[in-house]
Amino acid sequence: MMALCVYSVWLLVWVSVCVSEKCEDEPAQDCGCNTLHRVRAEEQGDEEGGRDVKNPAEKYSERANKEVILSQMVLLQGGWFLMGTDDPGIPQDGEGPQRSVWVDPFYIEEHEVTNLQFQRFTNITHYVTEAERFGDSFVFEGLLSEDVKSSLTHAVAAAPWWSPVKGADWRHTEGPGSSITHRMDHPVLHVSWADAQVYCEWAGRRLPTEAEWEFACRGGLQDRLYPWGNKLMPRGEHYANLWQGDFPNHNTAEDGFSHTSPVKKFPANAFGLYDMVGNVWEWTSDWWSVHHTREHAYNPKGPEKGSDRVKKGGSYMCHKSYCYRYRCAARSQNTPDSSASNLGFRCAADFTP
Ligand SMILES: *[C@@H]1O[C@H](CO)[C@@H](O)[C@H](O)[C@H]1NC(C)=O
Ligand SMILES: [Ca+2]
Ligand SMILES: [Ca+2]
Repeated sequence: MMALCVYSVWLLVWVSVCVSEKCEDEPAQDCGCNTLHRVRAEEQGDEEGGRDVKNPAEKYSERANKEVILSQMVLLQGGWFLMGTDDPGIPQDGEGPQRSVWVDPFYIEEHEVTNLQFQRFTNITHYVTEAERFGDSFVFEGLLSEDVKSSLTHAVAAAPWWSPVKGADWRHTEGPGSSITHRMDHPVLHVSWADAQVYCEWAGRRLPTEAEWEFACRGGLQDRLYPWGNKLMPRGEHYANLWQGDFPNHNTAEDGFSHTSPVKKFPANAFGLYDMVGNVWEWTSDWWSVHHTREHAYNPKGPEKGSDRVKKGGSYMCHKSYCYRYRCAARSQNTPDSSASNLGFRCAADFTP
């Protein structure tokens, strides 16, 4: 059961992009969406220009007396559930084995964090995202203007449809000249794991663990592919913002959106949560590992350390042929400083009775 938590309720919309991966027909092949590592210059001492994100809670605690527009959260009861799958769509991602996992009750935001919400946050805190500090972010080439395209220097070898674009950030989602003013209710894009972390802390929240995220995705159903069941399109309806057509060349946008969609455009799952799959990938707090056992686990938080963080849910760029990752058990990863035009987040919070 769930109860709605009383938080400021705002209607928000989102935009985001998905990273797709070649998986299904060629199971050995990877999509490349997990290889979007930022080429880091030797910028170790570069603290002054950017923000000190080491102690975000302290630094951004001045939200008192400022009107914030946080998402409504849903209280989930937690309990035992089956995490992962024994019938993995993409075995090399560590989707299996299926195992019994316990999660304590927790809150989770009902939709992905929107541009409007993130703008409010930056207006109040003057937070500068990693993409802004590094000066670039990954954008799906199909979304770039000819101008921006002609200025590109290189693409990602494993996924040529991704380009690091100078000047791409959450306000300029397709690089210089693009804007989000017409999509304030779409999910925020080009936020790194660290950025997402700072936002959630500022909001008095935190990122969900992978287990919490997957529990939330499943909506109380057991051993199903999607948040609503096993059929991708019940009664012929689209239940998520995904890619229809021929990836990466032609998106028919049969679901109404070739890019991100406003949040809450597709039906909620039984927990009242929107866009758990599709629209944008969502960061979780766990480090990435593909090794899991069948052992029961209580409130698992992932490995102690790692180099990549887990993201869940797939995005508007996911098509079965390349990125069959719009399933609750599916998972992928990026380095914590990565950002892209199909990657966002939502926050969670502890339940303290
Ligand atoms: C952020 O600040 C800008 C400039 O003052 C303003 O136009 C915008 O409405 C603010 N956004 C939010 C969500 O408060
Ligand atoms: Ca779509
Ligand atoms: Ca999503």
